[in-house]
Amino acid sequence: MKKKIFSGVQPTGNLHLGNYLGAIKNFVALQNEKDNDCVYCVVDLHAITVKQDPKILKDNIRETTAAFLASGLDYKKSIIFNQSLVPAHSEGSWILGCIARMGWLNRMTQFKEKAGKDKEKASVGLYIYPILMAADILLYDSTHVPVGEDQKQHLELSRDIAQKFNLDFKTPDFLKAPEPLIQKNFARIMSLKDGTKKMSKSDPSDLSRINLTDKKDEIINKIKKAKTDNAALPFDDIELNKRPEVANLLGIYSSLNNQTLSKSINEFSGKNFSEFKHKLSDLVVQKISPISDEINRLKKDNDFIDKILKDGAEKADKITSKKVSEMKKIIGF
Ligand code: AQP
Repeated sequence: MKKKIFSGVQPTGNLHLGNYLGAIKNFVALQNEKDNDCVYCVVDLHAITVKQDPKILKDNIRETTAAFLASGLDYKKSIIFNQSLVPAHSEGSWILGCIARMGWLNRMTQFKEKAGKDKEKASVGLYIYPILMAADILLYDSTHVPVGEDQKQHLELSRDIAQKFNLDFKTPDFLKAPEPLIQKNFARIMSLKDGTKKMSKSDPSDLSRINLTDKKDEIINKIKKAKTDNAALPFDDIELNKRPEVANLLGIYSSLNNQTLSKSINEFSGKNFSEFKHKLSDLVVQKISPISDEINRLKKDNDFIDKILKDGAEKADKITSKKVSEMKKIIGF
């Protein structure tokens, strides 16, 4: 069956190894599978659910696009654009917001995590973020959505919204319930400073993540300073599971090397960290430096990036404006 893929990344700066291994690397693999139609979006409307500096936001939209291209996304094969250029995303989101129920949104754990203790001060946009995400996905009749584990709940909400719309208006199959595509292995890369917290753009410590724009010496330094313990590397996964930081570093090594975790455990069992970290640094530099160099090269050519986004938005607009028009007809406008 032909797969229709949709996914997005927020232009909130500091794109990191977690975004690459948990999402973008997979976007590239899906793009290169025969017969897939892929849409990859820089979700700038999602980014403004928390405060953004306008100048920095603009730079981040271009940098995220540059990271897509530098990682192997091809604008001739995939539709690449930024969400705010395509009005149907906002319009569809309003309509779907009238379908979704408050009780459904109240269960979203990401809102609780991101809003923190003072949820009265969180933006309404942050609360209704999953509805915009549902519009993003449903407007393209997406069949599969590659996301990190943390987004699974939002995807289930998209399915519920699609089903309720179809049921309310007696239009079975008008909105297609999408399937999540969650990587089986290494779906969540953790902070280099705390193996129980995910690697995140907004972590105040730059040492907690490897940014896709880090230079070679920064990568080496961050891996050198990554938290570990005093014991030698473990002999099996039972022992590994008790040591989250070690599990994370071995996971990064395995994922970048496209090999199983057990192969990496065998390769390093009983060895000391300086030897392992040395090999890990070499591998990260080998895989990430070409991406980082290409991002930095593309960042100098704003016209090129803007043209890709504009062309991609035109293609996206054709698909989504048609779907929104059909939606409007169905609901009686
Ligand atoms: N640590 C991670 N490991 C694996 N996958 C990850 N993703 C994010 N962090 C990790 C996946 O990357 C995609 C794009 O994420 P996003 O930028 O849209 O939003 P996010 O998940 O909120 O990313 P961050 O880094 O955690 O940002 P902040 O700090 O702003 O919250 C998604 O598919 C995500 O699962």
